[in-house]
Parts: sequence; C-alpha cells; structure tokens
Amino acid sequence: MNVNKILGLKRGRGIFLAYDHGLEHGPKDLIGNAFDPSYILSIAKKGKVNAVILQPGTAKHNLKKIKEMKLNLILKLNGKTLLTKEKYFSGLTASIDEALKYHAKAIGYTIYFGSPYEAHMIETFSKLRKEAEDRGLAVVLWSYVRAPHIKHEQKKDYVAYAIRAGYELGADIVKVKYTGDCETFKEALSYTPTGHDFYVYVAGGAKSEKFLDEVKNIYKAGAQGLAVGRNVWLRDNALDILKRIREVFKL
Ligand code: FBP
Repeated sequence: MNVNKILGLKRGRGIFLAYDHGLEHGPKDLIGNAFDPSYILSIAKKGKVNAVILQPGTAKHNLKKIKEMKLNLILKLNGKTLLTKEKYFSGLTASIDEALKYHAKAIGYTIYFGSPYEAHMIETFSKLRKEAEDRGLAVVLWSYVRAPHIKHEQKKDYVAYAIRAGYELGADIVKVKYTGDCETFKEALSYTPTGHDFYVYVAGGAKSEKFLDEVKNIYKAGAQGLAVGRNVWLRDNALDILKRIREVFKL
C-alpha cells in the first residue's frame, strides 16, 4: 500500500482538514459558517487539502457532495464527547465496511496512551488496522498520551512516545500534539524513522495568533503535515491560511 498515492501526498507531505469537532467538542466550536459541512467541504476543495476528516454521520449526510467534489475522505472510526466524565476512552463510531461504503481513502482512530482503557483501544485499533490494510485503506492514528496521571500531554517525552508507539502499531500516519517549539518537537521526532513510509502530522489546536509561526517551526522540525481544523475554518481568511500552510510545506 502506498499512502502517498492513496492520499496524494508529496513524500508524505500534506494537509488534512479535520471536521469532527461537533462530536468531540460540541457546538461551541462551530461558530459562524463552521456549523455547515457544505462550507467546510468548499474550503477543502478550494484550499486543495489532501483529505477531509469526518465522522460517519457527516460523511453519510454529505456523501453526494464529497463525491462530486472528488474530495478524499478520512473516516474517523471512533470518538467521544466533552460531556462524558470518562475523558480517556474513545468508543467506536463506524466500521471498515462503512469506510468503504463512503469511498473513504483512509481510516482515522484515536488512542489515548496511558489511559486505563489503553489495552482496549490498542486491541481495537490493531484489528481495524489489519482489516483496513487488507482492503486497501490507509491508516491514520490520533496518537495522544492522555490519562488521569498525565499532567502535560504535550511534553516532548510524551509526544516522542506517541510517535514511536504509532509507528510500532503500524499506522501510516500519526497525528500528534505539538510540543510548543521547534527544538523539542525535533527531538520528539528523533526516536522514530519518519519520512520514508511513516509520517507525522500535527494537530492544529485552538485558534491562535501564533498559528502560522508554529506551522513554520513544525515544518522546520521535520513533520510532514498538519491535520488542522479550527485554525483554518474559524477564520474569515481560511483559504489564505491554507495557501500559506501549503507554501510552508512546499505543496
Ligand atoms: P484542531 O486543529 O481544530 O485542533 O483539530 C484537530 C483535532 O484532532 C480534531 O480532529 C479533534 O476534533 C480535536 O482536535 C480533538 O482535540 P482534543 O483531543 O484536544 O479535544
């Protein structure tokens, strides 16, 4: 399987537009036009992203448009809300069969390493990963260290662990948190062979004025791409931001 071919990446480099926040964070994230999936899909198309990341319901309700626009879909197969007290478990929301039914190119799955439910999530991911590979789908892992006893999940050592764990579990791409600066992120990357057939993408995080500077440092540190949501579609100049991200990553 060639993840570059499947998702149209340039030696691993690419941009994914994440839009699963309605489930993960609730309506508070969906300000202005952001409530409307058609708006997000049009940004994805005009902004030439490599794929959109959706939960199955959003894919189902917008399937015709996704097809017409010829957008690559990464179907997220698990999720949770902010309402639950159980912050460390992300339950299944869809199957590989549904990913194929919606013509997805890849599956997305979250593991919270360190969580009391880690073993369960690793086991489920491993089954899905094998099935996805057997059926020609790429595998993107939201690889987070998150547990009651973990204070700062963005610490370099945790991010390094998340990257390496994703590699050893067979993801094609891991999506991780940013450590906050170029040096520490570079070190977090240094424990894993990346850039050949395994790639590291960074989550955008909450909308921030520092975002474009961070993107430059993320690229400089050696990451291959971004899986970004709020820092793009919560801005009036979403297409301009996407253009500037493409320039940084030489896309
Ligand atoms: P953002 O760029 O908006 O942070 O989106 C990336 C993402 O991973 C989404 O896919 C997901 O909904 C959200 O962040 C989860 O963030 P967190 O785990 O911090 O709540």
